[in-house]
Amino acid sequence: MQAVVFDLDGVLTDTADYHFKAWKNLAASIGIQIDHTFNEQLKGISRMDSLERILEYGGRSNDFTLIEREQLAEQKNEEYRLLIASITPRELLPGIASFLRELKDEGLKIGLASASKNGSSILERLHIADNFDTIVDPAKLSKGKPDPEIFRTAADQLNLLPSECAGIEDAVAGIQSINGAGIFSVGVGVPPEAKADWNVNATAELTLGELMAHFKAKK
Ligand code: G16
Ligand code: MG
Repeated sequence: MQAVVFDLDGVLTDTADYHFKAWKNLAASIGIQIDHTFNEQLKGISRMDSLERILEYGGRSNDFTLIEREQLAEQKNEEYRLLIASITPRELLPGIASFLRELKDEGLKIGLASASKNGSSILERLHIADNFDTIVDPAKLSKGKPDPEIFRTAADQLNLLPSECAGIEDAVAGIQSINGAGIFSVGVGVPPEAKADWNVNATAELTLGELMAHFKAKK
């Protein structure tokens, strides 16, 4: 194993609540009420696809032109950016700082495969941007998770084969993307049906020793 590719939301930090707040207010402004249960569906899903799901849920799929939908997505993003402006390294999920250090110490490469167009600025605010050898630009992808494109692109950008990488995700769509790319998958709190190669309950359980052992056992 030569590299670990990380998802962002739910693996490095938990921005799901900020996304939820911003989507909830946006949805309410057009008469749609969403709750936490519905919000689970939006994890790992791109901004425009999230909006489509909300409009469909509220029965308003045909009520907005493309330009209006882009404005709604932008309105959500403006509120989201205000909410994430105050993120600090304290919001790194448990064990992530030491896990990244272990990977660096052992000379492994580190990549980011997040659907978020705000990924780079969040890494900066968490003070971990310097650890990343590559970041996939989600704006350049033709398909979002669960399509394998994002994780396959991360391996390509690192000049590695998928079989030389591991990927870590907290969403079912994300595990499907990793598995489809032919990368060793690690699920953080995902249901067994997602078929991750190794499951942990929380990020605090991530250590290089354990990851290596599971990676080698699969070969
Ligand atoms: C994250 C979140 C999603 C969000 C997406 C796009 O995915 O889980 O809820 O819709 O990014 O974010 P943005 O609107 O900032 O571009 P991931 O892949 O990091 O879990
Ligand atoms: Mg995620």
